[in-house]
Amino acid sequence: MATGQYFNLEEEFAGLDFHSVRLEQRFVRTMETLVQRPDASIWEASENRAEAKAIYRMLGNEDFDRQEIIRAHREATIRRMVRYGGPILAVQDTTGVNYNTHLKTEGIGYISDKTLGVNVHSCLAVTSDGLVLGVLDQAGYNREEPRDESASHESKKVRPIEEKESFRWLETLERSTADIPEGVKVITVCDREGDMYELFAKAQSLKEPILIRIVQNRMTVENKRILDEIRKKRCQGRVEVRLPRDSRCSIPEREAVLQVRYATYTVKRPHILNPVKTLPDGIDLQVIYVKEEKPPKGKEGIEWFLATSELESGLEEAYEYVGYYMQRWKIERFHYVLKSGCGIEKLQERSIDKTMILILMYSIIAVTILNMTYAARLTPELPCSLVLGEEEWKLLYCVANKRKKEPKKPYTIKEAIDYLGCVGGPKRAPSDGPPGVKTVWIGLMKLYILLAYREYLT
Ligand SMILES: [Mn+2]
Repeated sequence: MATGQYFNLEEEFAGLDFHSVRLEQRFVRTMETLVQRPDASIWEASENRAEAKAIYRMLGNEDFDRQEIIRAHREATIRRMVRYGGPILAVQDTTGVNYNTHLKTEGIGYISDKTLGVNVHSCLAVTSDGLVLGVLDQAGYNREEPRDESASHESKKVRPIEEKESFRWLETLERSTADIPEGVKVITVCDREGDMYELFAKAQSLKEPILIRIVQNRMTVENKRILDEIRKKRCQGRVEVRLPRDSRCSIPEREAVLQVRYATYTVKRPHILNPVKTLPDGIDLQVIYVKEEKPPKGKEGIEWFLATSELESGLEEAYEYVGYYMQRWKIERFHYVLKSGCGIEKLQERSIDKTMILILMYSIIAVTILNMTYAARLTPELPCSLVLGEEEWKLLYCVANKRKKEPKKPYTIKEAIDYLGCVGGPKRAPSDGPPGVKTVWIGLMKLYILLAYREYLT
């Protein structure tokens, strides 16, 4: 079965090594089972009791190693990155996965002061034009004890970063960019949570390009405030972008004109970090400041300060980086598919370690669904046989068009995603635009159910 452009689960895990061929085969078969019913529990998704038991035996096997799954998937992802050729965005972000009723889960901790669960920090490889290629890194973090709100603000701040939760951004930067072949440019992209002097320093020492949204009004070596300074500059150019729907502020999807300003500053090491001898005194940051020209009535609109280590040639490059930052949104879609599509908060494993393995497996499934959805927009003319198996695209055509006669040749990816949209979503008009990721996964699930029972129907 082919799922997702360049995704074929057998090929994807051809390099997997659990020191047991049977275990490796079981893993690939399990992925094929789960991809067909990502929303269902293992019991529901399995074909029969025997398969469900075999999957649970696999999960309990000592050689079934999460690190090996991520290594094999990462290797396949890097192959896709090399094939793509252009800049790759390594987008990091965290999502809190709530297991508040799972008091007895081994290794469970707190994701906020009172909520049980695990924080899942992921790094996705996304092409600069928005195709999701895979998971480069994933790790779980939580606190053994609820957050101690009584500790003073100052005492929290002076701890070296290794003890703070923010260390995960640095670790992920190091792991996600390790051993990338020469010639593949990878830019690490983070939202405001990545605005840490330690992270800038780490990227500098590893010579890894970054693109981080900054919010702290840091001091420059000239004792000026960095955000205040760049706000004073004259507008240097304008760029038009398509902003996704903002459900929090109830603003629909919109075209926006952003004013662009950029400048280079050397920011000083914050006083609080002076005891950390390994950190440089100052770091050069290129800051791109974008501000929405005419925000929707009564709304604040976009105002971003994006710090990068890369800007060399000026305005055109600044526009490019604004476009790269827009792709950060793909990781939000990824979290949405993981929670709403794959239902990872419904997992019932007895330990957090096993839960993290399943979250990783569903993450790879989520990536294949995202990959397929965006491939239809970026490479609409490619044949659908890249994303669907022969049986799948033939049946999909018949169901979507209400016809009995199967097509002989594969149609395009764009048509395939439109057909999945017909099957998966409410009545759609062409003016609705391309189907979203949710319609696609529901369309796929219906298609797989039809395929599973097909031989009994005629
Ligand atoms: Mn975030």
